[in-house]
Amino acid sequence: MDPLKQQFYEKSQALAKEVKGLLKAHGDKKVDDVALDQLYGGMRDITSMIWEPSLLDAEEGIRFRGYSIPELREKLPRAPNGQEPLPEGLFWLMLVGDIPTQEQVKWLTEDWVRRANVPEHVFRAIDALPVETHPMTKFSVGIMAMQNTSVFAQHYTMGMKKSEYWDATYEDTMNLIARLPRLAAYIFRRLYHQGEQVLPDISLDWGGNFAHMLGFEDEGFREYMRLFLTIHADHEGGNGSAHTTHLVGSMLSDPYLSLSAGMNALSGPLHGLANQEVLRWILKMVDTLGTSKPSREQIADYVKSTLASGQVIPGYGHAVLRKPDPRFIAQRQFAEANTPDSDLVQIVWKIFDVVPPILSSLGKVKNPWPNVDAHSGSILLHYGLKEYNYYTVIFGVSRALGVLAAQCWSRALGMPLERPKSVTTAWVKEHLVKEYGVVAAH
Ligand code: AMX
Repeated sequence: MDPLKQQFYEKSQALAKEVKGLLKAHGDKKVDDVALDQLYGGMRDITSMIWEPSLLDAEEGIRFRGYSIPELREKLPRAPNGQEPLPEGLFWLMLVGDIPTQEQVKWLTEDWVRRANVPEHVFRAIDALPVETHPMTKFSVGIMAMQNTSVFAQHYTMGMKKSEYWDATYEDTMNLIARLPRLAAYIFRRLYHQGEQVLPDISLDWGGNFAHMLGFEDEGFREYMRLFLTIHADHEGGNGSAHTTHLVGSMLSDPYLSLSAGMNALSGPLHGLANQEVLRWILKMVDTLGTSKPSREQIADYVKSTLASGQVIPGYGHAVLRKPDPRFIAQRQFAEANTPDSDLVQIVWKIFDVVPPILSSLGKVKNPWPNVDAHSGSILLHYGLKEYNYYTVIFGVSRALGVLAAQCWSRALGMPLERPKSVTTAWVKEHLVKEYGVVAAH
């Protein structure tokens, strides 16, 4: 058994035993109450699922196995001469709960190199789509096209025992993550570089090689890619991409089917597509105002006109967070150190000064602060990645780390299929009369 798999096996067996005991002793204890407005309000804040890799605090932001983003930037292994964490290290941490050593991360990088071959038919499946098809659609199709290689699906057909689900899921997870940068880079080069592909450089780490295959050799860009792929990897279990992957996986759909579904959720503008929408919105503002150095007053007027036309300000607000997103702050720190003179970066900082008070003044926005998507486009553009329709694919490559680590845990803990209860409005009205003696308002 490989060293990561061995550790995962031991830790997950131990936790599965502990959970069994917890449920036996306390299975009937209440963990939450549900109010009617949560039923109509997107199930916000209802504690209803288990997600091992990370936990979100509304004020403090995300912690991965207890570590905050600043702590990860300090403690996770880095590339030689690098300053930013290697995403391989975060995957190790999410899967087994310990910060890996440099040696362990090196082994993981090399293992993913060994598993990275994308079958030829996957490229042909992408080629069959109209070239202008959105990159996220191609990414999802590419993941689906690899499903015929699923170890989980093959072993299930051969009569795999329940106690072996975790093992097949682990193998699919490792193969899928290893292949994603090549698939994603193929999509980029086909769309924006007339299909001229850059072959992998197996001496590089997972994120560095992804940057290389996209066609970027700048060490600054590689470092940003490592940071990007680390901080976008997971945001507990209830967000659209994580929850979708979890739900589909709970039907024992294999990791390829589940991740592809999760990527379709990430493609929504209220979720990962905000990554592209932020830059599209900023570039439109620059174009409309006729300057790449707008004043705060000009930006404020533009923000108000966007709101007046009934649109949201992309990159601002969050369903759970109530403070500036630490993932935004990490990117701001990266930009301060590496790209402070970029006009676009300067605009992002001015937007940060201007937008929160305007959103707060609306009186309905629960979180007026920037989220993860508010900063990335300006840094990617600085390094020359200007094709913003592609940005969400990079988010997707990163998100696979968290949602697939979680799927390994779900199979190891023997989680059943997810099937919450739904009710009709007629049921709600009857319930109000029966339980509270009140008649529904008209
Ligand atoms: N601009 C304008 N209005 C906003 C807003 C924003 N950035 N964020 C929230 N609002 C509005 C909502 O549209 C809603 O208006 P309504 O009552 O008229 O429908 C009201 O404020 C209350 O919403 P909320 O409870 O604060 O937010 P939510 O939990 O319903 O939605 C989110 C959260 C992220 C979808 C929302 O803030 C938004 O649309 N933001 C812009 C898109 C974005 O950046 N998405 C990326 C999120 C991070 C990610 O997943 N990658």
